[in-house]
Amino acid sequence: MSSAPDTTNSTSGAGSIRSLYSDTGRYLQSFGAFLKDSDEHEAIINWIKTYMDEMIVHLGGKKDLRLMSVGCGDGQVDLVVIEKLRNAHFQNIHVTLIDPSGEQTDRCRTLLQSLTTSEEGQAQVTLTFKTTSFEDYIATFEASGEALPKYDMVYLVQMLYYVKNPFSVLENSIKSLEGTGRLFLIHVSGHSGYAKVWKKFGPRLPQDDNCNYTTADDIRKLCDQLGDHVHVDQTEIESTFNIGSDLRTSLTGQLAVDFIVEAAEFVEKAPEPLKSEVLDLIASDECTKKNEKGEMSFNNNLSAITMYVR
Ligand code: HSM
Repeated sequence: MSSAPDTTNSTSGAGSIRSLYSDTGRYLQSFGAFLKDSDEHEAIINWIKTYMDEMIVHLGGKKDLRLMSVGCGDGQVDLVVIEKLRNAHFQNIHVTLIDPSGEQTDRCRTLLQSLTTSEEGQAQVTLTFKTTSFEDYIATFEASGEALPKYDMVYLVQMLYYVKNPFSVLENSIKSLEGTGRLFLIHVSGHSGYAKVWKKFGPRLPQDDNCNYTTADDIRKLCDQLGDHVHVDQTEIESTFNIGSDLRTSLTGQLAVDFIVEAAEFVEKAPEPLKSEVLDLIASDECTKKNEKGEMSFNNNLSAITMYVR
């Protein structure tokens, strides 16, 4: 999954709330808790495995595949995509992996290294890493007048929150597709708890952290503006995030709130009445289900959007 953006010392217009990404230690703590307490990773992997089965049939006539992973992060998603495809009938799979963070591309390289040695019956996998933003990657082609390379599959998983212009990223991703190519992206659902919180409070949350607080419904509208030649489908992926029973005083609750609003130490630092309003909404039926012990399960639903050029 995609990494959070590199930001330095962001402070919010909303009083003293700072972006979660301005505090690396807190971000890692909060993201670690999210990975442990949510089933997001599993939900994404399950959806991708099913979609790859479809892709293996769809791309059946091809021997060689070219893939582009936009915002590869530490490569967890790429591992699943490549493992599935390399055990199908393809002979060569070339993957271009793009991410602005050098730390993440290093982790990704290490994780995927073993895939480049193939056994009998497996495709030969080659990897090219680009430590840059997708926007800058495209800009270098535009500046040189060189045509964009074409790919059989382009994917963007949990990354469109952190780009300045999601429409242009989508447009250039679609332009990078080979004739029969397919694109998929995964983003938080417009029916998720995040959607409720971000739509109501987004303008009062840190604005300078490069997170655009978009949901899949916003992204879908942008996809629909790409033109009639682009076919778009959308599927809901169910997922939950266990956020404990006490958002104010337990560490589990506080870290969950930070992850949801993308702010560091929100419970401690946010001014009233913003804090109470946000916590009330997170704990409400609009965003969470409670069990008989009062433990809250936050709606972490995702959307998978798939596209191709007709
Ligand atoms: N942090 C980006 C939004 C997100 N929520 C991802 C759940 N997963």
